[in-house]
Amino acid sequence: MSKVDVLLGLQWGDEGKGKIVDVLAPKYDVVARFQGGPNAGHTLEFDGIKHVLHQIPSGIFRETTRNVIGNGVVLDAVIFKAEIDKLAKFNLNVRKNLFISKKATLILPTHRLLDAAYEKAKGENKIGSTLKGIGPTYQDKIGRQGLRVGDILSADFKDRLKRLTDVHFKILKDHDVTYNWAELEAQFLDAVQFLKEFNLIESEYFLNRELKAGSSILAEGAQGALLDIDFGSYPFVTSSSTVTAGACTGLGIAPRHVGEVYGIFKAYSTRVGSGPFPTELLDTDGEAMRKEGNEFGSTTGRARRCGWIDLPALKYSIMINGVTQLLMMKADVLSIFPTIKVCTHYELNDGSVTDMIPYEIVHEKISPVYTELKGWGTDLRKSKESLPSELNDYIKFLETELNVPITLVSTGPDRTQTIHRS
Ligand code: 2SA
Ligand code: MG
Repeated sequence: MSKVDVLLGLQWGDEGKGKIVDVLAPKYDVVARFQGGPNAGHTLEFDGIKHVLHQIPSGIFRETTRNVIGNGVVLDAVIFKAEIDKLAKFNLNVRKNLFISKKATLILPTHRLLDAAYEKAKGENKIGSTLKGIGPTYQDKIGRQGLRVGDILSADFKDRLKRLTDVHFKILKDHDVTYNWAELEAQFLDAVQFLKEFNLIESEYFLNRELKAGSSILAEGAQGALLDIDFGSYPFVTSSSTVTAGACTGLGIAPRHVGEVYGIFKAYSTRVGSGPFPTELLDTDGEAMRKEGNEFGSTTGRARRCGWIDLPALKYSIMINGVTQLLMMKADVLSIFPTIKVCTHYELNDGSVTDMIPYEIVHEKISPVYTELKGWGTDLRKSKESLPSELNDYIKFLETELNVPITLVSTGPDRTQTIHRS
């Protein structure tokens, strides 16, 4: 029996998962998404073209890779149609290579309206949601009233849609939202019709059959481990299980089938949306990082908050996810700094020092304790093979602290700007 390798971001998302899946994809027969939805934005860059995928797994650009949207995903049919239309010019065999779980939950237009209404009602305490309807859709799934992809095939789908949207309309009445339902519904039903043309399957059977047949599978995480509904800085999290265990429930794969766990992290930290971020730089260094790293959301275009690398946070992520290999992204961005800071501990309000994430992190200010390393100051995008010694020192320092090997270092956005260390 072959294994399912899991690839996840260890921070708050945007670690560069799209690029890595694309680099790893040739090794895998199947790439599967297990959680999240159109709130994700996976950027792939090759042959001088930049692609942003939201719901479609990143293996779609490979000719023979099968791509699965698993049961743990929340799917927006309207956005799905737009994504497929955008891919049309690349002559990919999308209809043959894409498989969608009938058990994935549908995001309705009303879920998006509810997301906006709830965020507005939260005022200053808003989560900073991508407003794609993620939270309200998972709420309906857990509340056992959601509609699933497989439901679009049933004769009474429109009645069921009406029943659920009626529930939503009642809630929306208490909020100040304006919308044109006739328009939204027509657009949604058109997209649902389009969705019917795809392979809608029992993906848990599909994946387990593939495993038995010896196929290798890569489970592709979206968002980041620190946005996990249980282990992230709740309530400033997304509404799904973004950790390794989520790949099991989100795909119907037993834990014993999990093989390698690739943990992707940026050489520094970024976060979009609200919530604690101990190493955040609110000064010119933060601005320089954002500019050099082009740190703007690929889904919403929002400016990302930037800061130094946070080892207590990474250690926590590695523990929860059982990471076996670390992949470091965007080392090139740090080339602009003469000194690189690494947060090794936090100092709490009472003066105590810890390398764990305290429960209070959401409410209390936590001060990072830094170690300084010498920067490398060379343009890594040009040097192809060997890394500067200062960068090697940085890598070794992180490996010692994190106790997991860093097997890949990315020095630029293109497929070719990748250094393998194992
Ligand atoms: P949501 O939309 O309800 O899941 O938002 C809840 C929190 O999760 C954060 N979140 C993200 N953080 C980073 N990247 C995400 N995806 C896009 C991207 C983001 C974008 O990959 O670039 O384009 O802005 C993502 N999705 C959700 C979000 O900021 C909230 O803090
Ligand atoms: Mg992203």
